[in-house]
Amino acid sequence: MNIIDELEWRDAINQQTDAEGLRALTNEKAVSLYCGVDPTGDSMHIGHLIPFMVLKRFQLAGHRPVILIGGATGTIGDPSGRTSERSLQTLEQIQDNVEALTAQLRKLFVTDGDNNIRMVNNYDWTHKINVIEFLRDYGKNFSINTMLAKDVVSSRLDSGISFTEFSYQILQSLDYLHLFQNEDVQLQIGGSDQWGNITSGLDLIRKKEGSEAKAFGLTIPLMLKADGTKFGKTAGGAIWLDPNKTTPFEFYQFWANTDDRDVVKYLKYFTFLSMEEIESLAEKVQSEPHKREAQKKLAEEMTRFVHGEELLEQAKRITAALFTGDIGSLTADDIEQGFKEMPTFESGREAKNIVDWLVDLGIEPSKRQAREDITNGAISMNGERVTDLTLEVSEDQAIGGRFIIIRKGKKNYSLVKMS
Ligand code: 629
Repeated sequence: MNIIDELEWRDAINQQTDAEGLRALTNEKAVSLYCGVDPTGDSMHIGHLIPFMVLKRFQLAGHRPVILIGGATGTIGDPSGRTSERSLQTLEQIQDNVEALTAQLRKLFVTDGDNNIRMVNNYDWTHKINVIEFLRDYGKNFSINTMLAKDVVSSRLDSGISFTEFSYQILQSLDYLHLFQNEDVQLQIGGSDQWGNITSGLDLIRKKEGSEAKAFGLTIPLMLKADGTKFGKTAGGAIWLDPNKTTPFEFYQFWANTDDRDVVKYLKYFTFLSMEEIESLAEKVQSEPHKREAQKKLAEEMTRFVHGEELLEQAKRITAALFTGDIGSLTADDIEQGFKEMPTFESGREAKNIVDWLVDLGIEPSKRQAREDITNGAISMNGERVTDLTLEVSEDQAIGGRFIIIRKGKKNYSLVKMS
């Protein structure tokens, strides 16, 4: 199947500059294509995955991805999709971010030595352009009238936009021209917010290289969830790819909690599962939605892709333990991930009677209540029911010498850290 047909089936195309031309080109040769990201933060989030999954699909179909890290554009910041001026970050901060994003992208694209990717940084060519060259060789090809008409700029004319952000589209256009001339790149992809920047690059290429220059643009829809809220954001904020910001367990849970109305869309959009596999999962969403097989598969595929097999297994182990209450099988590291969002208490390491201990920590409101709950079998410690009112709690019970998990009733977990 042609890659463009596949993307259409996956509902992964928002706009194209020349659909027939691109279909023909991708049938005829291995096409070099690029997608850029600005190092404005120290990690990507799943919103960034949207075009990079598509880039990966091109890679798997035999095309040649170029990943651009915006060491230059990142110092300015893209005004696309924003309603107000950005504050500038320090150059040191941007440089740290370049390194972090480079490592993240390398991990996603370099698999098993199958390394047909190129990584470039637009700082390398942009910093050499001096202001006279910028205005004479490039500026003359941009019409202020056209630039003002782009959404990004027109939507800011009331609230205001600096010359710096106004000029952003020129920098991104220079990148496309540079990559067209030096890396044989013939296609730029990005989220739908990138349409203006991509077409402005194509205009520049045509002006410099002639109107017949074979270069294309394609954008991917930035979708909303069925409930109308923004994809990829939860109450706790963005879902990051950096495991120190969003643990693999939380990452897994995010996908596992996908609404039935969204799950097939996400399977198509984000995973590399075949049409047949996705269709069979879609059927299961209809016939046995309570099993949430499609959600589990989605969570597995995504967690494996971003974090690898080992961390996927850990996420599944934690999920299963929380479901069954069999906490005893977890390691201290599992607990740190799985219980991050649960009520946390600090305990000393010296031995103390269980009833006093629960009340002193604040897990139980009174000794009477604590005794009653223990007698009724409502309290478990590290997955085992506590029945002995005289039990002494100390660091000996702590998993990895660090954590004790108390469960009260069915689902009320508390994490006790030994200090
Ligand atoms: C120089 C910089 C280029 C080409 C692209 C760029 C970055 C681009 C941008 N992209 C967003 C970002 O970096 O700002 N101007 O955060 C982001 N992108 C992924 C998707 C996006 C987009 O990295 O394209 O649409 C989010 O899904 O907002 O020569």
